Amino acid sequence: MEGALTAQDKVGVQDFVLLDAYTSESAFLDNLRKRFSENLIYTYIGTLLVSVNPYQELGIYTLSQMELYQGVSFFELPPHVYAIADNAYRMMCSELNNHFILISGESGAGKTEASKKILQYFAVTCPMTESLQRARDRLLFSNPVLEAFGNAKTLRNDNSSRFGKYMDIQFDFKGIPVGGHIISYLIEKSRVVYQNQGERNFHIFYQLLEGGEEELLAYLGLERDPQLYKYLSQGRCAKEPCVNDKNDWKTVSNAFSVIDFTKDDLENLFGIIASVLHLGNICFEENQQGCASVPDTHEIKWIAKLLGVHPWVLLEALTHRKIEAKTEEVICPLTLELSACARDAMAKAVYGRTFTWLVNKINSSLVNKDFTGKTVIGLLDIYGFEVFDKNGFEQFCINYCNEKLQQLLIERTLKAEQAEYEMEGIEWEPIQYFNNKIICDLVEERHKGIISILDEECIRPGPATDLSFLERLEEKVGKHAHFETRKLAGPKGRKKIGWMEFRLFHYAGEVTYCTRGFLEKNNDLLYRHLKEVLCRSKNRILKECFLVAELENRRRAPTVGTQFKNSLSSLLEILISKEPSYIRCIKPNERKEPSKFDNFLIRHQVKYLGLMEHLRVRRAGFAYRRKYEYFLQRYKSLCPDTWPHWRGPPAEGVERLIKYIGYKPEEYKLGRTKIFIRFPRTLFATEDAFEFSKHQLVARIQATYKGC
Ligand code: AD9
Ligand code: MG
Repeated sequence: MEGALTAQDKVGVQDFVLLDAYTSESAFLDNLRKRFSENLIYTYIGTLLVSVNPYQELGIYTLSQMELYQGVSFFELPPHVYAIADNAYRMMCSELNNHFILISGESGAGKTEASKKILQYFAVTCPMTESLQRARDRLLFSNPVLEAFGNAKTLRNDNSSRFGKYMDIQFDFKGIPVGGHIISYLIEKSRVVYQNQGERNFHIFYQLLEGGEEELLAYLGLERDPQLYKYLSQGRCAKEPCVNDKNDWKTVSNAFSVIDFTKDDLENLFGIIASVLHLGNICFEENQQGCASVPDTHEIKWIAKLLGVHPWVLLEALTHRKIEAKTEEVICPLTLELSACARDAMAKAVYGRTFTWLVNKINSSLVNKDFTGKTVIGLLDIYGFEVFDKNGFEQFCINYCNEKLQQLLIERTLKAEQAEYEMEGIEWEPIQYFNNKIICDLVEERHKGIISILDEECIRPGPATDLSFLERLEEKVGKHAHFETRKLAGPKGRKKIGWMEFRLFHYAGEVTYCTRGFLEKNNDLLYRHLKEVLCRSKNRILKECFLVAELENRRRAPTVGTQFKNSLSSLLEILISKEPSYIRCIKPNERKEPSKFDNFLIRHQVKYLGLMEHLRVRRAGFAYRRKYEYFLQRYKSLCPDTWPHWRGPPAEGVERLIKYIGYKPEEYKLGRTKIFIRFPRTLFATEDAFEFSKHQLVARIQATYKGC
């Protein structure tokens, strides 16, 4: 009927590859918008899943939905995060290899929710034995604990992950989830002592105060009202209606018992959490000599009790500094400002290391030594690209991390794909894309990159400051095409740059960073005096976090920037060895509202998530490729010429096989060592035929035996 809307006009296509105007960004956005307005939040680009945060419950994560997606070919059902999970799982089971699912997108786009849905999907749909149920529960319940300690309300997301997380789910040879392992990345420690207007500290503090039992709070010396604590109230939203701290406390307490935390563990852990709150309330006063003193030692006494340290030793360590002269130690009083810094540094160090301890402890509960030869599916839920009005050291690290992940995508899809076609002699129209390696190098290159320059400034004797760091940058990388400062801003400098700022031209857009605090955050120094106090603490957890051996080791620990760089490079090593699946999350609007599709905001995300490039490669390329031997081995039963044995060259066998099962010429190409299949549906149809023939074979064998 002419003029009538087709289904496609109304709800769009479920795979961008099928769009007629596939090179046009507007057509892409139009399709996304149509689907979003019909509450269809998922769309594929081949096997990559694009997800738009609906900001409402859509009823698409029910048990029956999970059952629907279980074991069904990828393209038979509408796009869903369950299809991605199921596909990775089935590939892992059939090919016995390792996989990972990389979930990316900006803050509030839905990464953490997607990773939770995947974990739940495995927990519900994977085969299970009674003895392994506890392992599964531990995997599930590790989440609320980590979120309580690692997530916080920010302006962008009421439950924002303030750390990066990579989680391996381990499966045995029957596909049963048997254990797991978590690696965390760079927790945002500065939040412990300072929050911007409208933001909060980590959830656990508020949960403890709102939900903790009377006796527990009395034992910790805490009051219920979070507004009484300086570390909790700077953002002026300690009481937040959109977060239910009391309920969340119950969830977290229950989760602690599932993941095997003992009463003693919890006493020590909450002793530390309470100490951080007490620390924040310590006020310093200037004495007649212009040095810091503490007029009211109430908080000091509580910290001393909870951490098992001597109150006067702690007091001295907070207001003095030990300087090592040639043969002796000299104790110098600190100014008011330096004492406050020492206090905050202690709070950050204690919280940061306790978080690492928590991850290790969870890992020891997830480990399953009885299973060897496991395969894994890794889930990576990591902070997305961030641009705020003011961007500091944290944003610099987060955006660097995103550059590295973009590199992985380029290496694994765009570059590797094209290189492979060339090697296999497949005809192919090269796709233009921006390779961001140049920016990664600018940040991380040894001796020359920004991190190295920052490190050098941190150890340079003499008065190094955030400003001198900026000057060094100007000197050493000033001419780089992706870098500028106010002094160097050439014609490309559009927005104003402040005098302490530098700008990087990231693959995802330009970001202006303020160097204020870079040196201090990169150094992350804790005065030796305070470290000594913590190393002698009787609190069992702190004892594990601050080892006495550290005091004897005079070597400088690597800086935060260098540690982060190293941990990212090991992450990439972990990922590069596994088969990838990608989920790209999109945030539809800044107001956390359902059904609001902000075209401008989404266009920006489509751009920096590299979706158009991905689509072009997918359209032009081949969804699947298999070595001839493997393809033949798997599907030989489908053709009488190749079954049960094919004695000739595998390539010829494959040619016979696909002719027999009726592949059309446009569906495939034959390379030097592999068959390339253009559309996923072709492979899925073959897989279905294979499953069917397997059942027939089993039925035939059973019938034969019945007759015996
Ligand atoms: V951040 O980088 O950690 O700040 P995420 O992790 O990308 O961010 P998150 O998953 O926490 O965002 O999602 C933000 C909020 O959006 C959630 O708290 C939900 O309220 C909402 N959300 C996200 N995904 C879904 C969904 N699939 N269905 C319903 C959702 N609501
Ligand atoms: Mg998150």
